[in-house]
Amino acid sequence: MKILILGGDGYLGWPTSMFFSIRGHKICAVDNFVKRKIEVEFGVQPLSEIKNLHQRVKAWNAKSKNKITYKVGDLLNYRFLDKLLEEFRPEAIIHYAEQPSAPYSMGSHEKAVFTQYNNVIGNLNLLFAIKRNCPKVHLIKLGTLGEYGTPNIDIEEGWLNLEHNGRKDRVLFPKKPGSFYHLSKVHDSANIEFACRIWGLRSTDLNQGVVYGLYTDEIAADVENLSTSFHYDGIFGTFINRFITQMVSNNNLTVYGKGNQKRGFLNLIDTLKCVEIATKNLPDKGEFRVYNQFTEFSSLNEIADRILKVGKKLGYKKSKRVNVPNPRIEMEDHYYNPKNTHLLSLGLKPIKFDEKEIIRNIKFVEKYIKNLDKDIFEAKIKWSLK
Ligand code: USQ
Repeated sequence: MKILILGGDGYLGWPTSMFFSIRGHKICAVDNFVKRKIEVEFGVQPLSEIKNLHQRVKAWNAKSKNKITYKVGDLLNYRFLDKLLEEFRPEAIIHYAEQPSAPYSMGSHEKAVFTQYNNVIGNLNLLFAIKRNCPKVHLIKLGTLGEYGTPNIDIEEGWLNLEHNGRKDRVLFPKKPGSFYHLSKVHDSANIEFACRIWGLRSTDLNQGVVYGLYTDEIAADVENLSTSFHYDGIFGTFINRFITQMVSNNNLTVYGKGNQKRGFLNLIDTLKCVEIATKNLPDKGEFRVYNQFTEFSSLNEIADRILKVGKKLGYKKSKRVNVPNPRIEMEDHYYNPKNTHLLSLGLKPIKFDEKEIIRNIKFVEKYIKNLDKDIFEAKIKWSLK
């Protein structure tokens, strides 16, 4: 297939580009490097040095029979996007090209506006460019499990069958997200559903949980040249990657608030497998399909304890779990029951976050812990803006 990967320089976009390239697909990766710009603004960087996109594509193409092509450009530039689709004529578009940090989006008025403008308008431009150039393309959009928030009912996959005053309908699941970033994905979902319903586009929205890890087969074969960004800082670092890095550097694991918050999560390799499953299952014309993309869910305290238990066996005895004041405003005790039956029924065999997997991640972090900047662990952005 001809697959366009938007956000091809990112934590998920780069591994996705290699994953599909090695499987024989024709890949064009696109990025505007906005995440790298935010890294510079906040003085944060991934634990292991990562090469820039030009260098990574060069390193990949030197060894692979199937070459990746790439373009530098911004989804906010409609002309660029329109020309790109007109020339490349993709059969599938995997869209990751969004500002991905919830803390960043809560940092100021300017950052909230940038997040929503960048994400929502970029996505809207894409919908128009698809309609004009390739209305049959399969748009695979990275949404987030955080779109739903933590409702007091089971979380279905995107849609809800509703009965009200004796009448029935199928509606988009009501959403109550926890940041302006997560809200940007809610707005995207609404725009995509509308475009499917009105113009007959076809899309799969992957409402993904928190991703951990780094070792895909392609990266493991050449970590120095092909690695992706493993963040542990307060802006882009997600909690599992942060907890492991905190333990390996003999710091305490910073669980925010009571730690009874539950979150869905998955291995980076499973992200790629889920996206592959999506590409193999084309929605009907006009269909807006939603899969919840996570393999396990648990409380933050339980995950921190799971990591510490394995760490103890490897000699990490100094770190403990500390429940620090929560910089976010979120429910810390709540019901949580998200469904993920679609991807499982289509053949996903989840990687478990068990001892073996935790050790694999610890070993990676150990190798690069010399690069650690411990000052960037701190969560400087508070949801209250105080
Ligand atoms: N948390 C801690 N300690 C930390 C960092 C985070 O307890 O040191 C807590 C947060 O308060 C929150 C949970 O861990 O309850 C998840 O936070 P996170 O920073 O790991 O993830 P989040 O901000 O939700 O966002 C991340 C990605 C985002 C993606 C989302 C999936 O940055 O791009 O959409 O995970 S989900 O969370 O399912 O919406």
